[in-house]
Amino acid sequence: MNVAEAIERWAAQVRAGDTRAVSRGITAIENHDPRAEALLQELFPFTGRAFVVGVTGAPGTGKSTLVDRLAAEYRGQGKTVGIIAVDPTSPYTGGAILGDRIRMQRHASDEGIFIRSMATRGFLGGLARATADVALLLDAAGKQIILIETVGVGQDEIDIVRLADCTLVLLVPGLGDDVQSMKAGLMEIANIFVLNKAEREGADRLAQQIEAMLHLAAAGSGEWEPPIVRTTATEGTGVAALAETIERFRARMELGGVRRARMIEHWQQRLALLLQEHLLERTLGGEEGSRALAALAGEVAERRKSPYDAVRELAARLLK
Ligand SMILES: Nc1nc2c(ncn2[C@@H]2O[C@H](COP(=O)(O)OP(=O)(O)OP(=O)(O)O)[C@@H](O)[C@H]2O)c(=O)[nH]1
Ligand SMILES: [Mg+2]
Repeated sequence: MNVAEAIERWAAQVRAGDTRAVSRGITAIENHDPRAEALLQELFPFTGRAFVVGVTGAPGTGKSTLVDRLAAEYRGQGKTVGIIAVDPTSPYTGGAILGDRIRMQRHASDEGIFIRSMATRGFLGGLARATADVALLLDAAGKQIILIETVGVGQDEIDIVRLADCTLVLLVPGLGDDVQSMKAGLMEIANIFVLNKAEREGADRLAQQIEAMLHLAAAGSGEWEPPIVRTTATEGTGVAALAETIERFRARMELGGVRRARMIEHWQQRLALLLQEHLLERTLGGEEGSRALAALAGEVAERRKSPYDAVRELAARLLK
């Protein structure tokens, strides 16, 4: 079997929902294995059916617990689910991944659900791209709903949820001046606010704060005013209502070409990310690239060369 045939066969296995083939695909994406691109190239025509929900919020707000409950809700509706937990804090081991392992074991007997944790490996801005590629893979594997959990702390994470069809931002009462201290970028990308741990004191006050902020920000947008849904994820309270709200958002996006416009915007961002990575790889990739970068950085640090000339030299590597 030659390489092309092997990729074709792999793609067929992914499309059939073969868990091991999907896992191997994700590993290839994470490792920047060139076969990942060949695989996705083969699978791309069979994607575009899944609905991707990004779930973000500060550490400990209950994202994993909520994702778990939402997944169960969708399974109850007969929908297949893929879960990607992006863990930006612990590179290889760490609490979140451990927790996700336990979760995986709980769903191990259910073929309709696929769960994978992705650790950030520190590659140049490629995390959002890798996550988006994994979502494509799960889409091709027939998962109807894809839930992506990520801590909303840095630009990388914001880029990740930006690629989702619908973004949930979790807030919890009792973190002080919650709304003010939240990253502005996160508030802007919310399609739905989830007020989790809603049984706690201060939930009403937090809801008022969010509403006040929305009134200031959303003046004139009109298309969809992000609703606030209260949940107690540990009990499953409010999760069905949240799924309904997500569905309402999806239906609204289907109307009047909004979804198409969003898709084009999505691919604009995504193509820019891909191009960025492609150019970085072509200019700085491999040992040779690292050496060139280090040598030029040395020259610039010693003022023997300007950074502008250095960049021009690096860019010239594209022509080679
Ligand atoms: N009281 C209460 N506790 C909750 C609720 N939802 C989650 N928790 C608890 O909050 C803690 C954190 O929950 P996780 O689901 O791990 O939160 P997370 O946002 O995924 O955390 P990281 O991935 O570490 O950022 C756990 O102890 C949960 O049991 C809730 O609605 N009410
Ligand atoms: Mg978590």
